[in-house]
Amino acid sequence: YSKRQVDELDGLWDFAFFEGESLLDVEVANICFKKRTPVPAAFDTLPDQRAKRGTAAYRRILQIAPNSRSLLEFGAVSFTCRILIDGVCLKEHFCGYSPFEVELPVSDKRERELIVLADNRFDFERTPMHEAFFDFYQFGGIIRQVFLHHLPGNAIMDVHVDVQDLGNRLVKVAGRLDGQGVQDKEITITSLDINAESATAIADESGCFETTLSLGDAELWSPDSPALYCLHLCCGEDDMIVRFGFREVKTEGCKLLLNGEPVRLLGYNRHEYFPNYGPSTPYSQMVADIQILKDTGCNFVRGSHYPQDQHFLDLCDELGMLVWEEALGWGQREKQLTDKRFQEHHRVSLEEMVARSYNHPSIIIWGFLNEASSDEEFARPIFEESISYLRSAGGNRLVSYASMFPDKDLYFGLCDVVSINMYPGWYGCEDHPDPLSLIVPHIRAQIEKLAAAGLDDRPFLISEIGCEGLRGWHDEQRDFHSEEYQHDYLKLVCEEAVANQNLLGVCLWHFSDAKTYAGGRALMRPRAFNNKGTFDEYRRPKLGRDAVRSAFIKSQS
Ligand code: ADA
Repeated sequence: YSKRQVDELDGLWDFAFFEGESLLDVEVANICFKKRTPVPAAFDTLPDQRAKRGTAAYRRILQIAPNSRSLLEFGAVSFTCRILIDGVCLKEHFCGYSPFEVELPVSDKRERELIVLADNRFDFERTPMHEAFFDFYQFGGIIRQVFLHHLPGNAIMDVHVDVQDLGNRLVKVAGRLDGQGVQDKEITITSLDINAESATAIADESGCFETTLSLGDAELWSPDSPALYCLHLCCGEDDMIVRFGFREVKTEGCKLLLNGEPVRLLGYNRHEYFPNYGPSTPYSQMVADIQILKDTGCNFVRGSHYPQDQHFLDLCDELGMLVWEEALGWGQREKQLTDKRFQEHHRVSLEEMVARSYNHPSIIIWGFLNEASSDEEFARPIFEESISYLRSAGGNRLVSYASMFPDKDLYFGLCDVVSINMYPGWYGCEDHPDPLSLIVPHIRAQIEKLAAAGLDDRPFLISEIGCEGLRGWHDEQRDFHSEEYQHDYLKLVCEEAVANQNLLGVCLWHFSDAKTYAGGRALMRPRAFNNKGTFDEYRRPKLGRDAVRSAFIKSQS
């Protein structure tokens, strides 16, 4: 923005914590804000509230010009929250990882009191999206950045840039002018990087506008050459800069084509997690993660299992990493999938994900509801609706979900990419004399089964595969949980994934060890971490890194 003022609200906010209490029970007028706490941060990673569950109250005084419009943009507030301005609740939000916005009512006061109540208790009745056991620790609070937009009377919103004709570098720019008397207002759109003619769009009676722009000399975006372009949209007092890339993704039989060229996907699932900071990973660590991924020969990352921080997605755009972005989910079953509130919260979270992440060229796949009951008829409405929504509203992207029911899955046929999570040589084969021998035959059998089911007309991605390796645990017998076993496991998987052209690729489970719970659903987790990272939580490599790297890098040459 060059006209619109946008304040980053990072820093210390007034704070109070009500252990064990629901946000419904906290009387806002009586809160005594005795402490201060950093934003963004998960409050339950900080020493004063470590591992506690309850309601955190945050307060900040906002300076807003009297009688003018303003809007708050939240990156993520976990789990459920209420946003209050001057004591009035403006919004309740129920998905702790998805971005949302709140417009403030206009007032003649200069100082406005913002209070955010964030409740990180597990409470199915109120927050059915967050279950007590997901295989990743769920932290609470204002975990991502908050911005305050000072808006003029007519504000530019919801801008989407779509490549309309790749060859001629033609883009469609659509958006909405919000406010009174928007009809017939002109929006000018200028390229900031390419010497091209500006375009003008005219808002209709509901403020919607759309136009096309040709950027003849633009380069294509790809992981090897991540060319990005910025458009400057201007209307009266408001403006907005939107960044995008020229790229096209589609499938042709079992291949994925990026800008017309076949691409294999080689990479990792990544949780947004770093010790001490939980889900609020520092920016420099995000850069480090992408450097490590690239150094390991990866071109692909799946943001498991929720929408990623916009900073991470920006970096994937800038540094060239293909992304699977997915809406929150972990193993939901009938209770959740047929629950009306769950369905509604899930629908909203899909919309929020698409709205905020639309212009990232790095995102090539939308996913949702990891390992939900895709083998059951009761899940049909939510799977059909999610897929059709992502198809129609998600721009030029493929749609998929990671299934754990490959033999009984009912909805593969609706997807652009069939994605399967599998753990051959790990779960259920502890007593097998040679568990490593199970891996490659399992992958090949899976390919044959998909072909027999007529699903070899689309790409097949291994969306998860892996085993635990405790960093520093060495065993001459190369047994389970040792770095040696994990090394041998990853070597077999990656060499097969690279060599087997019937696979679109592999997304290893997972990049770096991440905090979870010790038990739950019979998954024993030493250290209360998911230790299947090729890197530990500090990103120190385990032995398996070299096996992955040599297979992935070989595939590039
Ligand atoms: C599943 C799940 C992951 C993780 C993994 C494991 O595939 O999607 O989040 O829990 O299993 O480590 O068992």
